[in-house]
Amino acid sequence: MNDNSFTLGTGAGGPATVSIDNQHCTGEIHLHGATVTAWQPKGEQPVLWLSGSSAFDGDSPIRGGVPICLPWFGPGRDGDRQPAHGWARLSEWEFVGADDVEAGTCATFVLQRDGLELRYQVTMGERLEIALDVTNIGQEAVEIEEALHTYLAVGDISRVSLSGLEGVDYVDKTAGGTVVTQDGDITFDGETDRVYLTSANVTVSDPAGGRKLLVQSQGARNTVVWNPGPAKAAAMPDFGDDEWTQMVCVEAANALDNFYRLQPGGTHSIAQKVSVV
Ligand code: TA6
Repeated sequence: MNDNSFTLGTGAGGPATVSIDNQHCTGEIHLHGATVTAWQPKGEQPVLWLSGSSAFDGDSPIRGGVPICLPWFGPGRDGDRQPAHGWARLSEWEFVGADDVEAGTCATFVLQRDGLELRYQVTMGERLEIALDVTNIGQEAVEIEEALHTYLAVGDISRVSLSGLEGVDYVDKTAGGTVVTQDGDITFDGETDRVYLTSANVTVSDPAGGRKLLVQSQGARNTVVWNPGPAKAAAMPDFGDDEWTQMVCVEAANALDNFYRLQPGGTHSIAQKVSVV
């Protein structure tokens, strides 16, 4: 394993990206939002999906990869929070450094904002491992929602199925928040936007892409599954009209009633692992 497995890319305002190229994989993380934008095991197709229309304007969230949603999810539990999904994915994070570890290359990013200290470790090797520690460095307890909003690349969403969440209840955001019990594998026929009320290991079967992906989470009490479908994709300027067939989001989250309260000095950790199986 070489000891120069990462390089810093600069943008107009200084360091902008960390690119990783080691014996196992290549990948990239933008300091904007500490957004993982690429991870590709050697000999494999890219595992993360990234829109060809993402703005990369330094202000907007990056469309694809793994945006970090925090300290709220969507519009928040009361539906009145802006910006959508909170400020973590919009903030400029500090790159602390990268180390070669057994599992590959581990890059660390930190951000302090609004009484919270976030420490994010991205390990790229034969697996992608992302781990976020949230510490309350303020004087008051805080309520946190969060998600590692992972966009996975698939060959054809109409042929994709997800297993692992059979029998789990979910909030169906396409049906006004109705709670439904998952019957069998998850398949996709148009817009799908579900917050499963427990987390589980999910296997993504992608016959058109000729592979299966395993998504494992820790410290998450929800799994979010999302595909915008054609109408929502066409309505998003940073999402190509036809790109919705090439992606599915499987997110590790603590959202809605699964928010958590963090006392001063307390730390909560959430993590997700993605591998080609
Ligand atoms: O995680 C699914 C979701 O909450 C959807 O409701 C949709 O809004 C998606 O996130 C993307 O949100 P964004 O703010 O990035 O457009």
